[in-house]
Amino acid sequence: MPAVSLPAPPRHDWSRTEVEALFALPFPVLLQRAGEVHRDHFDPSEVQVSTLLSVKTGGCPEDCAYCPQAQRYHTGVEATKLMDTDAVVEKAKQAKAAGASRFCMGAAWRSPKDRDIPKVAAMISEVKALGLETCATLGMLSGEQATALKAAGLDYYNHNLDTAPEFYGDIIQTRELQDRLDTLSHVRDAGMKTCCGGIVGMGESRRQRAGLLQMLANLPAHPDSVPINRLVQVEGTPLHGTTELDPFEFVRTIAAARIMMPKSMVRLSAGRETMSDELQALCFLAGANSIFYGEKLLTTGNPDTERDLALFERLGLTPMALVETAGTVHADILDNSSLDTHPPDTTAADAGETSPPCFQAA
Ligand code: SAM
Ligand code: DTB
Ligand code: SF4
Repeated sequence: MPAVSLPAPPRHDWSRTEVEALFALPFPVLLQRAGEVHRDHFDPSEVQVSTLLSVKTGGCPEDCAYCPQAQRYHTGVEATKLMDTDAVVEKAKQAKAAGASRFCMGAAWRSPKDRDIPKVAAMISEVKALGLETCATLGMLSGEQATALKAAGLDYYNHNLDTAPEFYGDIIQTRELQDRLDTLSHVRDAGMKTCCGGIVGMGESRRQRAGLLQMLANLPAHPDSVPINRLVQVEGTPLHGTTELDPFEFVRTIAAARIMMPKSMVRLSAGRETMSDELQALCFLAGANSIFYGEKLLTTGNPDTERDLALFERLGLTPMALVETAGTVHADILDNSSLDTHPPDTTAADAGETSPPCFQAA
C-alpha cells in the first residue's frame, strides 16, 4: 500500500517566534503554504456568506478605541433600542433571499441584561426557523445566558479577542482580556460554535499581529470562524487617523491564520469596502473562505451586493451551501471540536442543494 499523507492535525501550542517566522516567509512561499492547507481542508472555490444586522445600535458604555458605537466618542451614531422581533425576521428573510447562509445579530452592549435574553431568544428561534444558521454578538455572557441562547437555537457566538495581550490595554480599558476568554468558555461549554478573531491595522506591530493569532490558535478549541477585521477608521474614534496597514501585511495575516487554524472558516471581515477586488482575490488565495455579505456591517459600509456577486463571478467562487437535515441546518463545514483530519465528504451536491438563484452564474 502506498503511504497516504494526511494533513497535520491542528496545533494548540504555537510559540510567538514560530508565528513570526510564518509572517516573515517570502510572500509567494507563505501564500503557497496557506493555499495547500486551504485545499487540504476545503474546496477553495467555496466561500461562506454571512449577513450582519445591528439589532441594538450605539450608546455602548465600553471604551473600545476602534468602535463607532461607544457612547463616549462623538461619531454621529445614534443610539437605538433593541429592534422588534418582526423587523429582525424581515431583515433575515431578505438576507436569505439574497443568498446568505448565516445571519448574525449584533448588539452594542457590554453584556446583555438578563431581561434582554427572552427577546433575543425569540429573534434567534424565528431566524433559525427560516432555515438560516444563527449567530449573535452581544458582548460578555454568563454561563446561564449562553445556555439560554443555545436552547433558543443559537449556532454561533461571536466574541473577539481583538488584539495581542500586550497591546490590548492600549485599545480597551473597560474590560479585561480574561473577561473575553471567560465568555468564550461559557459559549463552548453551552455547546455553541465560536466565532472569534480580531482587528488589524490599529497601529499594532507585526509581533502583535502574530500575538493575536497565537492566542486564537492556542485556545482550547480553534474558533469555528475566525473573523479578521481590517480597522474601519471612523471619525470621532481615537483610532481615526491611524497609519494604514500595508495591504500585503493584511494578506500575510490571513495566510498565517489559515495555516494555524486549518479547519476554521477564516473570514475576510470588516474593511472590505475600501479593498480592491485584486486585494480581496489575494485574500481568497491566502485561504480566506468567508465574508460578510450585504451593504452594511453594523454601522459602517460593506461592498454592494452587486459588486460582490460580480467578484464571485469573475473569480469563479460560489457560496458555501447549507445542508438541511430534519430540524437542523448547518453549513457544509467541519466541526472544529472533532479530531477528524479529513476534508468533509458530504458535498452540497450530495445533499441536493443548489446555490441560491442570486448567486448562480448567468
Ligand atoms: N458589543 C459586542 C462586543 O464588543 O463584543 C458586539 C459587537 S462589536 C461591534 C463586535 C466586533 O466588531 C468587535 O469585537 C470588533 O472586533 C469589531 N469592530 C468594531 N468596530 C470595528 C471597526 N471600526 N473596524 C473593524 N472592526 C470593528
Ligand atoms: C466581527 O468580527 N466583525 C463584525 C462582526 N464581528 C460583528 C463587526 C464589524 C463592525 C465594523 C464596524 C461597524 O460597522 O460598526
Ligand atoms: Fe461596545 Fe462592542 Fe463597540 Fe466595544 S466593540 S464599544 S463593547 S459595541
